[in-house]
Amino acid sequence: MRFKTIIEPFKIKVVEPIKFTTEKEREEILKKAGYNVFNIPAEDVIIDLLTDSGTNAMSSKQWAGIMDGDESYAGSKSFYRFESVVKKITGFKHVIPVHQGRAAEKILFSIVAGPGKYIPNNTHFDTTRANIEFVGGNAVDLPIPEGTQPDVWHPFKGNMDVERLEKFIKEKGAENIPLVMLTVTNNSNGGQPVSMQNIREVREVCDKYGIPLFLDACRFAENAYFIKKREKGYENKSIFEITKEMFSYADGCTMSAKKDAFANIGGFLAMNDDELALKARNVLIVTEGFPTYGGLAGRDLEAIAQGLEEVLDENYLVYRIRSVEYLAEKLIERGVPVLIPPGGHAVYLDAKKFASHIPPEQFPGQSIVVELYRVGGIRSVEIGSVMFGRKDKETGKFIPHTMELVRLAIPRRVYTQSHIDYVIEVITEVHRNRDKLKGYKIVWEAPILRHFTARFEPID
Ligand code: P71
Repeated sequence: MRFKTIIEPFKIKVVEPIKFTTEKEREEILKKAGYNVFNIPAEDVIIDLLTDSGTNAMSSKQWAGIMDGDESYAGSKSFYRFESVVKKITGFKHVIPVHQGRAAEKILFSIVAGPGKYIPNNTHFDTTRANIEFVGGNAVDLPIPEGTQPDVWHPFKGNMDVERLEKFIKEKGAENIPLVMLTVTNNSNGGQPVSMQNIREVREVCDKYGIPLFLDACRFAENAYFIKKREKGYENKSIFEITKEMFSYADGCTMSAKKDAFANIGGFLAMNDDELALKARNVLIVTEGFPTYGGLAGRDLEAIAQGLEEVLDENYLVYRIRSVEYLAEKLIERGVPVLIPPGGHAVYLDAKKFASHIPPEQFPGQSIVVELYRVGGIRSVEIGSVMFGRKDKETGKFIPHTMELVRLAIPRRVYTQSHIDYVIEVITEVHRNRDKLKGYKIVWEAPILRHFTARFEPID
């Protein structure tokens, strides 16, 4: 396009009203929710940036697919369409539908992981880590050093540290590493992309030791767009060509269709290995459903298939990545500490700098999350020591997470620029008054994935 203004590559046909609440009402809502925004009814949220997962606006063609879904128990027409689109994009031989990403993880890791097993990743997301640990395995993060420093710019901050990977394999023994994973984009460290070169190098190390490589592919198209923009040799390739090459280096993938497939539910597990696929289908049939629907309705399979085709549209990705960058850019201009560069699906505030007077054990990220809701009705999520901090098994001493972040995840095709301008205004005000932010303590927590249900109290 000749003009510099990047516009939404869609028109809005259906709208959903937003209820406005007052600051006083939100104060009460927070108290009732134990200062955990996961406990707040969505109706009481003005701008919901909790997650980009399952919160996408579907297209008219996806909704048409919902009507057109074939709800046959076995061999549904919608399954065959879904399977053929997934095969076209990933090239994997076996495609196993599941109800969402963590179901794919659960199936995969209940087969390959277990006590004494190690699964390296650039950085595991919380559900991936939890599913590995749930079966007694060890989830290992091997990001590049730049990947854990919020203020260091690197074009592919999601990369895995290939040298550390090889050292790790030598140390633990290839027989104890059933697979290596790469999360594209790397959600836990800022929605950062992984370069094609890194994927290729990780593949080479895997080949050297005979270990399969799996992609956690939730945001594969956003990752591909960054490759096109930032990696030499890819500027003239189509998104489809880039994603095809990305998948060509892997033996399989887990995928949450709630992200880049624009669906509200769904996912899949895909792989080339016949024996592994057989085992996976056996678990699937016990826990999810028959292999041609796997925990989904036929209509969901249609919506996912359609969404997967739409996300390869470069005009969409230009708009998507630019709108996330816009939010980061304006915050940086206003002096708000933001993880750089901004990710594909979210902007991450650097809570350590934002609330530097709150120590990690008092959860600076949580404090900001609470304040953004109180002041502006904005729901964000802490990705720091609430989500990943732990206690030493022997001493009980608090071990903080490497970074204290607040994620502002942008649902796909949902909010307009004025919604985002409002978000910028609210964050700027909270930042201006940052000295007043208080630390928090956890007063109740579940033994696993505690961030979803924990209850907090402010420390006076
Ligand atoms: C996200 C989510 C969903 C979520 C998780 C925890 C708190 C709030 C929201 C889910 C992912 C993901 C990656 C890289 C696997 C899953 C699980 N992300 N891998 O970012 O980001 O997929 O949700 O479909 O089970 O908000 P699932």
